[in-house]
Amino acid sequence: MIADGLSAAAREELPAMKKVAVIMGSDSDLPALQPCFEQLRALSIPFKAHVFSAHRTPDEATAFALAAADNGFGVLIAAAGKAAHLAGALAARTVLPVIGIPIKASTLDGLDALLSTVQMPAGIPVATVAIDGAANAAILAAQILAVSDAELRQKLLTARETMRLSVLQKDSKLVV
Ligand code: AIR
Repeated sequence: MIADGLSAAAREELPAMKKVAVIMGSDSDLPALQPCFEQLRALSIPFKAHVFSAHRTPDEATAFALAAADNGFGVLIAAAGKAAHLAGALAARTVLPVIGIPIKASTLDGLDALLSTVQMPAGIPVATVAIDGAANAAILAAQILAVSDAELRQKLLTARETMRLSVLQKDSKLVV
């Protein structure tokens, strides 16, 4: 018996796990996204990464968002710096959940990207994580997919327990 109580045969009937799309406004955002890729790989979540810009390639960004649900994606992660409209522009073209990562890419230390990403008008939500919050974007995407995936939910619970134990270990070693 496996964690969600399904037999092996019943599990084979289940649809494949939805993919996560990681869209970045420029390849210069790639280093900041490494923690996102690491988390997705650690949780064995299938993902695809692209460079599309809300300003430089608006047609391609739009086309991707319009087709994303039909192409097997369950969540979109959008990372951009400066006047970061990417997450909002994608969210305008899909009802899949969109997670925005404001990237620190300018003299304003990412505050520009944070406000551009988080301050969406009512009707088109973007779930915005911290400036350069790439790891949390992946974990939030996993939590969204885990609503209908018991195995993924178990992995997230295990990761939480590992984190708890690691903090308690630090506490036990604390010397001041
Ligand atoms: N960007 C690209 N198109 C629109 C925006 N806002 C962002 C990228 C990157 C920053 O502009 O996401 O963070 C600088 O891009 P580049 O290519 O000049 O390094």
